[in-house]
Amino acid sequence: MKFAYTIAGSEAAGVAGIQVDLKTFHELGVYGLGTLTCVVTMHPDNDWAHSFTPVPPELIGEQFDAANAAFDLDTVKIGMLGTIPTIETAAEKLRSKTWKNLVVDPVLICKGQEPGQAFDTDAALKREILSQATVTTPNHFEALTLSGMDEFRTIDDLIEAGKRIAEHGPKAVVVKGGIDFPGDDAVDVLWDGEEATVYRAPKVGDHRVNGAGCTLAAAVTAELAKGTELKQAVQVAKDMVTAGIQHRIISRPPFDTVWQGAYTH
Ligand code: PXL
Repeated sequence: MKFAYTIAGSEAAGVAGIQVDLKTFHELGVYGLGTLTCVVTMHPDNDWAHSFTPVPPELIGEQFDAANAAFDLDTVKIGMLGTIPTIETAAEKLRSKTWKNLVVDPVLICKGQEPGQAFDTDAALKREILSQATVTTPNHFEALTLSGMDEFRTIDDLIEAGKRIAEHGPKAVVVKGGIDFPGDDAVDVLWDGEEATVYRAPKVGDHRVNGAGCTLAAAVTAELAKGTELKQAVQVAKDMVTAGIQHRIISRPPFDTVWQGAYTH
């Protein structure tokens, strides 16, 4: 059995976070387990406003210790951390052992968090977590923020962002163009430190779909856990997200949600 481990937040409707990670791991045939960092819930009576509650750092540490005592884990995905104490706890725990694959989805800010805290939290994430990554998967907004670039118009811009983000420490970067990148295709670029690989699939509709980012990073994690090499792991992840968006699930919160089962069923 291959194991994929996630350190991530809970999202109340199951459209993001640890729920998506575990569904994705399961669909790709690995044993999934997770450590909870925070709870994001939504308020349907208040236009689906989000609220964010962190899990106490000691409890995050205890979950980590239990998971790693139960199994020999070498592949981990990092999702939403959200506060500086959480980032510091996760960073220390991650440094306590050697990882073959450390996939970081750099969730910079979530609806429900105070924007005022974002700058310090982002800086801590870069310094403590991104620096340890073997792969990171920023979306369009996160890639602009992390690269310091103003806009992405061309594939070369996405490649340049990958190179700049790699300077923070990750060995490889998957820059996701997403719906805001010009053209008819959803374009992602993998920069692996030596060369760029471009992944394309026709855009499906022109609305955002919840869970795409978490699914992509979780699928890369599951494939790496199985021993798939990185370029192919990203291709599987891209195919899983494309199928999941084509067969998305209609939901009442503002956006529909990826169906993780579409790729395998
Ligand atoms: O998609 C980013 C994300 C990750 N993790 C949790 C979230 C969100 C966005 O809402 O709630 C728990």
